[in-house]
Amino acid sequence: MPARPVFHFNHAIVRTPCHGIVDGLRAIDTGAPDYAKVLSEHAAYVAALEAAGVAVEILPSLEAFPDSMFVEDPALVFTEGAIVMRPGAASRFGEAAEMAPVLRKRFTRVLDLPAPGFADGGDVLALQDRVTIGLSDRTNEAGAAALADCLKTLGKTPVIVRTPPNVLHFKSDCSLLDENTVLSTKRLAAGGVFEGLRLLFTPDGEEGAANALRINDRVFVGSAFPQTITLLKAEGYQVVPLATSEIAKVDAGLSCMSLRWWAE
Ligand code: CIR
Repeated sequence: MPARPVFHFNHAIVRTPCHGIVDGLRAIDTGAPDYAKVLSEHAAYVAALEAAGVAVEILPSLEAFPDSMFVEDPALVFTEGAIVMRPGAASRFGEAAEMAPVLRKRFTRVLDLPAPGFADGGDVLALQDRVTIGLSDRTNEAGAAALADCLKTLGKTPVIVRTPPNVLHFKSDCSLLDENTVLSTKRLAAGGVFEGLRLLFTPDGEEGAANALRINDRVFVGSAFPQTITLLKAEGYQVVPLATSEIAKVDAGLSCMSLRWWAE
């Protein structure tokens, strides 16, 4: 039987943004996000997941952790099991302990990333035949090596690569479009990190569009990126534009806001 496409999902977990998101981490301060607008971007994202056939569990907001709506970072989930990560930003480390009991309710197999390294889910791109881990300011060598071991335990094939400087997460700059195709910025792909895959590049000035999200038969793309939307439509993808301008102020994109997996 052919393997299920890695972008087929019927379950997702998200977390309601907390008021503290206005103080969320950011590399460059371009102004605080507006809380009401963040809520509305989040609500539209949840609706788009549901419209794509995904059952979404919405966790309550966590005021102790400003960036906790970005649930992709403290955990990794697969059909075969989940991994509780060790987020690399000090203010986000405690998010993993908050996510662990949620995962234990949903998955029979939950692994804890062993200390002392750090790794964020945003640095992990699941491909059809392998799982790429990008070293970054949030995912160090020890964390990546420990994560590779956890992935092998779940039957996955890990590959460790480098994320360019000044790119927050590996997946800030790329996303899977189909079994063989990745959308990437030129700066990320220049590192030769996508061996054997077809590449589509984000147009210059639209690097932020690289954090798109393939969900079942459609691709979520930031609505502020018209050239990328045109490119993906011309390539035959069913594009769902979603507003991300507020969460972009805290360096976030579309993959960050959910954990997604397929369960029979
Ligand atoms: C952070 O710096 O951790 C948050 N402000 C943004 C996290 C985005 N997550 C992701 O790219 N996976």
